[in-house]
Amino acid sequence: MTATVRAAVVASDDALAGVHPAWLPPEAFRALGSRSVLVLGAGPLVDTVAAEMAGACERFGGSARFAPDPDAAEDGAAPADLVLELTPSDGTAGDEGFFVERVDGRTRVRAGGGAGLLHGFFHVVRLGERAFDDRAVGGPGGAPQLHRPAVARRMLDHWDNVDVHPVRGQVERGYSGGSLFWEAGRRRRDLRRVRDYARLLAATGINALTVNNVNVARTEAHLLTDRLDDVVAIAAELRPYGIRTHLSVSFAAPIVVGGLATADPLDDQVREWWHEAADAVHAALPDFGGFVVKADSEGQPGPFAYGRSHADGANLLADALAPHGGVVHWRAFVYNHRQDWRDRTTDRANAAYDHFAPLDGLFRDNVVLQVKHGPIDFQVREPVSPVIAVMPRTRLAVELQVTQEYTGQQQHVCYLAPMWREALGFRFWGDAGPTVAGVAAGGPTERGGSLVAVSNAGDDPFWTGHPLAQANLYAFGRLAWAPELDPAAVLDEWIDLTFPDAPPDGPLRETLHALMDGSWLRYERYTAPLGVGFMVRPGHHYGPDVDGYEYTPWGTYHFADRDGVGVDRTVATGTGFAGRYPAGWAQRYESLDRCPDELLLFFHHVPYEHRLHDGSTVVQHIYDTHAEGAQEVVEAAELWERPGIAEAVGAAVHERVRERLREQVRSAAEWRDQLCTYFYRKSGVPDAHGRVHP
Ligand code: GCV
Repeated sequence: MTATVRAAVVASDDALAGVHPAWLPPEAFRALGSRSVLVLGAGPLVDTVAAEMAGACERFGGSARFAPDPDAAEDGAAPADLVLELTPSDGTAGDEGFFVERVDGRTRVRAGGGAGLLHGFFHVVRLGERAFDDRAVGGPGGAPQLHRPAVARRMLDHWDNVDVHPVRGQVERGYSGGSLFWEAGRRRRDLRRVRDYARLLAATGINALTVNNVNVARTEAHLLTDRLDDVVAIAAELRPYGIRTHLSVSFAAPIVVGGLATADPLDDQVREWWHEAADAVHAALPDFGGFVVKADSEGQPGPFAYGRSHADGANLLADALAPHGGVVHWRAFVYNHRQDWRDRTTDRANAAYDHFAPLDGLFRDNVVLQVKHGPIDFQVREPVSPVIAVMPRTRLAVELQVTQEYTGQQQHVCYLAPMWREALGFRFWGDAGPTVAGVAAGGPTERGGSLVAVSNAGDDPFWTGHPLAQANLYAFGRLAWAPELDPAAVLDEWIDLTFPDAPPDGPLRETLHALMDGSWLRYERYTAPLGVGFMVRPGHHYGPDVDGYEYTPWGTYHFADRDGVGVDRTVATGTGFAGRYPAGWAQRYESLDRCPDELLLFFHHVPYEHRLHDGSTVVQHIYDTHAEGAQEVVEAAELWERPGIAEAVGAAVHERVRERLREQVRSAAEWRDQLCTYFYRKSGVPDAHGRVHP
């Protein structure tokens, strides 16, 4: 029996017209689409797999058959090369996992649920021809190989505004054009790109998405109530690819949209209001994921206004969602953005720890405390936030930033997977303890949390502005699924999928690795040194301005003076932040000798001629790394002009990357010159190689 494909779930060619297909070009499906495939099972996500296979086989001449179960599959039909099968599960693979094996020259993917089958399908897409190679598929001795995600919820937050905000624009910290969801105060009428986006995300393993900015203004507050239809419409495009919709809400919603006089979390009317709001959302969207909340942070309302704690605030919303299985992602990014820069005892790095550590154990089970991976704000180098280590009785989400707010704003090549890999693999308690990803997964508490990232995608034809920034979005999904993956191997996956027509013996792979593998460290070399952070232009955060934030209330200082630079965060003489880590790391960060060089200025204020572990002085290190970093960018830009690259990536990608590399060369030189001159003028120490303008 050959079933018709039940829903047109696959991205249409029309929707993709003029839009780069990212890591799912039609060619990526050739290996599967040119074979005989059997899809067994029923349910909406099985339909998605079936539709994908039907499309691929139609394009590449294979044959796809579908049946609800093995008994209904056509008797006497030729055995399929690939079987994708929903089978009763013993639970080993969980809801989203799958087994893959080679049996009698055939590839078989088995999953207990539709989401698992979808992930298994994209797994074999990634493998391409290797999906049909006995050596590449299956575990040792041909045993079925189990794949399951490390972390249950792998979520993208969109900082998209419904209205174009006078300062924040349509997408806050967005460098990829407009929003995929919203346009000048309205939901986009044509949501086909949202479906395509969901498909791209599902192929990486992402399974949740927040459709609006955590800074919730008046218009956006209404998405919870009278503009809920807009959210429902977007969710309908995400659902066929297994992505659950979440919503950022204003803590003051009972006032802003509910007309109440208060949003006090202990007020009965307020509680009732949230219950009714959550009931209405779930009635319209039974698979609604939950709320994301930024409270008492950078001007957003929160429980402090009523003398209540963040546990009171988060639990209020959690109780409203609990009957429906929804969760609250409550952000720990809470600090005083009106601090007095003259006061050197107040430290923004301490803020989240000091607010939240005392609340461990007080949150409801459906609260997930969402913590930025570093204690400050997505700088090119930060230590891992100690909040992640101090909340054993709280579900945690670790938040990363795919959008490159502080890492070149998608003008610069900055492949972030190596940074994330390092953060997710960090161990607070020595080799035997869990990694950061392990803590997010549930760690010792067995209470599953999330990995979350701020998306870098928009309505730009390349999705991410800089075409190579697509690799960051891809890599976030893959690392959220399997945090131990090697960033270079993830980049290979992305290259294979994105440029399937590139000649295997051509220069593309090597060139992309040369450009991208080390690009995070290269970016670090020509920007803020040794973990000190910021030094960006205030407001938009692009380009150098060493003192731009130095005398402001934002809490992001470097304290450079004529004698030295860096923030003393030691317990002995500084702000005490180093002491907020578990003992081993606390001692290491506290010690001037043992602190890792790359974080030296995050933890210590040192003289310019302080010697690093390699024997160089701090100021000479700044001169050298800035000269090297900017020169490496020039060389990277030259690599892009190698013969064969334009042909391998296509003219449009080549031209866009070329244009961005030119800007990166200009910007890196600007960073080098401003930083080196600044530190020469402050310190009076000449560059040993005579390169610095006075
Ligand atoms: C959404 C930083 C960014 C803000 C962002 C904030 C946050 O401060 O500059 O644009 O606001 O982080 O994470 O809430």
